[in-house]
Amino acid sequence: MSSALATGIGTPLSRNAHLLSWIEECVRLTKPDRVVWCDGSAAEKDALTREAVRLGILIPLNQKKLPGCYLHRSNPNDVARTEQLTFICTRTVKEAGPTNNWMSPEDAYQKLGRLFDGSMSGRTLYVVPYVMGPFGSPMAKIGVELTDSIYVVLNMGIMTRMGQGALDALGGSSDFNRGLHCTLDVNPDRRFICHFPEDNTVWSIGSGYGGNALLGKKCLALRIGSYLGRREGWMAEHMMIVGVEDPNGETTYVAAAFPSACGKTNFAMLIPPKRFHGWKVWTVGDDICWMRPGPDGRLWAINPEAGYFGVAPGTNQATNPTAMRTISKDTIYTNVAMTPDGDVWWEGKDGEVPEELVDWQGRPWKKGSPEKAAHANSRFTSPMTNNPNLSPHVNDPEGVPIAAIVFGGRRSTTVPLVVQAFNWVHGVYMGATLGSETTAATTGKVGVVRRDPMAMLPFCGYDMGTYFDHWLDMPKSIRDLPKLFQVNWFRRGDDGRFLWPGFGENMRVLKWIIDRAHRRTGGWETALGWVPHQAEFDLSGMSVSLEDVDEAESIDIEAWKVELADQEEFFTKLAATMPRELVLQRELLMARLDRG
Ligand code: GTP
Ligand code: SPV
Ligand code: MN
Repeated sequence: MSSALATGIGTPLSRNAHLLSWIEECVRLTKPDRVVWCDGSAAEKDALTREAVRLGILIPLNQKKLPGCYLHRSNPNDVARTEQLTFICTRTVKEAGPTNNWMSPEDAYQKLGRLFDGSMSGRTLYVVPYVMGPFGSPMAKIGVELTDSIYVVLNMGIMTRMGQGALDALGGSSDFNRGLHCTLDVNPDRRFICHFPEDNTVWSIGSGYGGNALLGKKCLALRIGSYLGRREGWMAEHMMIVGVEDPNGETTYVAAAFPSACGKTNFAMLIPPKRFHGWKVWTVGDDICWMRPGPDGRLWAINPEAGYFGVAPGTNQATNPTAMRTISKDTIYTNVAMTPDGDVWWEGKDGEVPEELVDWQGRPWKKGSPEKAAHANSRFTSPMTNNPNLSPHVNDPEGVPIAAIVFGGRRSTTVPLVVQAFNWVHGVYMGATLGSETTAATTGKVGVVRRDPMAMLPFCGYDMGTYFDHWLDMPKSIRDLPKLFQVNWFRRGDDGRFLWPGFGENMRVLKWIIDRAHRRTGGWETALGWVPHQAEFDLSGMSVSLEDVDEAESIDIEAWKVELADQEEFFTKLAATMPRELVLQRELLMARLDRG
């Protein structure tokens, strides 16, 4: 860490002229008292943590139980991404498309420029250089985030490869994402997250939360990333990545796109049930996946992140023991509850509900209180190196070859447990029509079904129909196409219970997916696609009733007709650029359903 008082841009850790002149410009605009360059060292992390504790930004947790762990409480109005305040600022509204909020770059720079003007006076501006992706990977991208938030610096230190290494990797190049972030007064009226894909720039103001403020994550790795991917022939996706090793030692890589708070982290950390003795699931990534065609004709993927910003509620020894291990040290907890002895707690954690807690807003809380003690979108930030099942290939510069891609949503009705697409175009249609009930990961009403194509609705940095085109174009550069699937862990019975046990038991579905990807097992052809033969779908040793599983897998023709009407509405909204293949796929499915 190096700093200087009121002397321009501090003591630079780089001589990159592009970087220095951009920082000068931002310093002139935001007028911080001090500029501090982050080198990513352990000493720097310690110093910043101490400073954060002194300022009340972090609360030390019980260091015996949770070494290196701290609690952060957000402003209660700033606890999730705010999609309505997120903008794609392309030259034309058409490039942003009908699913994004748009502002012209001129208007956005002007409007936010007024808010940034003097916004850091009396404060410190931290220069946070980082790499998204393994060092030396041809797929990696460099970003620099300028922020006045120590919480952001510490989170970026966990979530990315942050510090001097990024500056060294950048050298004298001008090819880096320019991120400017200021917490301001955390007023939603003065909160904007603006993306300038043509300038590889992000301006974020008025929020300190997760995807709004950690600019490497959703802003660079997905919104700007998807834009660059389209231009450069690769894909930036909201997907987890796992390596599934069978008892013979063969590992198959699977990527899965589920919308926010719909199970990616859990699926990425899956522990196979006893029945799957000798199987092992390795985590490559839990949220973001960058993929590009390799010289061997396969699709190769990296996880651009270095940590997990995971949902706390529902995480326990039974659902996700891997996460419980991962978050037991060196973790920042955001908006969870605290026990009297400085431990953390959330709804769905192991053990008895404590008699008394301090809730996520710092208020006393008693067992039986109608309010949740932890916020529904409370999170942990942990380094991936804490994960006992971290893939040994997570730092491979070329990434891992993807054999199957899975789309999944949170649907209490209609969508069966697992279906394989007939072919690539049909699979792209499945992804493009993905629906999911909204969650607490974004502000707004929870539990409403909305179309969330490829789980990218809030993250696609350009026109959605053109994004579908990009998917449909991929076979031109991939000979060995991944097989495409749809899953739903969240179907419910009449009494509201989940029909499928989920979590570790999802291994059974994963195994079928892998067998299908390797063409090792059969299936039934249905109107929706291929589904498992009962005989080839291993349910042994599972406590759930077979009737429930049957119901979870069932196809209700009438419900699907309603589903297709909803899809049509969505397609109409996207009509201007909707690829014809997808329109025809919907009609084909309708015709199959009509035949019964
Ligand atoms: P983001 O980080 O927001 O992108 O979320 P995510 O997709 O990583 O979701 P995550 O794995 O954190 O799961 C979100 C919520 O869904 C948690 O409360 C989980 O307990 C719950 N969940 C995950 N997997 C399953 C499952 O297989 N079945 C059921 N019923 N719930 C699940
Ligand atoms: C999501 O909402 O999909 C997340 C959390 O992974 S955030 O970083 O806030 O985007
Ligand atoms: Mn996510």
